[in-house]
Amino acid sequence: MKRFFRTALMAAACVGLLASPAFAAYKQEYKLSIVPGPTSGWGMTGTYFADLVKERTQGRINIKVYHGAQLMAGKQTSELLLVRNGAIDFSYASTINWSPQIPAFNLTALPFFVANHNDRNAAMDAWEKGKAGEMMIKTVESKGVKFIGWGENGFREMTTSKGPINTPADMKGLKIRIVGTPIFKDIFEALGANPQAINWSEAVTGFQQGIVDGQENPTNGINIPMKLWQYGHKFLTDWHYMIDPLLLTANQKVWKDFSKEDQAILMECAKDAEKYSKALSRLGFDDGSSLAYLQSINKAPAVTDPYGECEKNGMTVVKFTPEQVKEFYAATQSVRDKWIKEVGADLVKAAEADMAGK
Ligand code: X2X
Repeated sequence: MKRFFRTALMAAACVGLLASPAFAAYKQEYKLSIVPGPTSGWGMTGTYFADLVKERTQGRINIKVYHGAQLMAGKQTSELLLVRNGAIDFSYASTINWSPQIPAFNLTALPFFVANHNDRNAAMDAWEKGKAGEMMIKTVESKGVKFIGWGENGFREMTTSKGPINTPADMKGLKIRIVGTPIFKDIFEALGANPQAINWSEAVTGFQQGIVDGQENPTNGINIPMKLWQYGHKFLTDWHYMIDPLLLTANQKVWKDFSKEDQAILMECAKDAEKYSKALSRLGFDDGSSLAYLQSINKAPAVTDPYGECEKNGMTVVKFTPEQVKEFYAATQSVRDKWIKEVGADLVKAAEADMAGK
């Protein structure tokens, strides 16, 4: 009889445990989507975040990173819809890929809008931490996904097989791979280039086959890990024409099902991942603080001198002077005039105010 009671008690305890709200709704594995591959700065940040979460939740939250746009069959501009409907649990997303559904996200794609400041990294941080950042977070949350934190793919620079590019006239006729989101087409057409919209998942094969003369992506984040020089891209043009911030987001239901304690841990991990991501993106383009930070967490990457690495691999590097940025800024005025309306004049004004004096 005693044994019967003991067994019944144990069974009841097990049922109780399974039904406990903190665990009942947790999945065995959460899917985190990333558009580029695991060696990109963006991909490395996804892995870093997932590792921190596993460690700090003692394995309660197990995130598997799916690189290479696998979860959206390569179609990068459909990612938001998949996070919203739950096919994707977490995403480190680029504003670029979500801008077809969220026009406000074209803010940082306004050509030379952030770069036209003395310290472009400080300008970037200022709007993100300021009123414009708050407005962007509200907008993305109104689309039915939870915002967890920022990250950074980086300022997007050109790699081309033809060049060098010094003035807007040098862009004439260049066939450039772009992401399939409308503002890019307008920017490159305004500069007289010939933009070709190709998903990243197919772009690299395209580079191999030489179907374009160039492309634009962040140097630390993509251009170096992807060794763009392998495809005959002999020129790197550092023009910083736009910046690509990343947003770490989760499906709303997935987020709500986490305990308050685990939500707080996820937010903390996101803060650390943001520091890591920005340091990877800015390494070699700042006063040395990014390298110092990466060393302090034992995560300094193999390449710490990006310009040196590109030159070592045969590239000619053109670093824009503030005057060159101003010339290109003027050449793309019509694009900003058109797109400020799409982004929303209030948001643009807020960002300008946040960045003033930087
Ligand atoms: O497609 C690109 O160029 C990439 C990888 O940078 C983005 O997803 C925006």
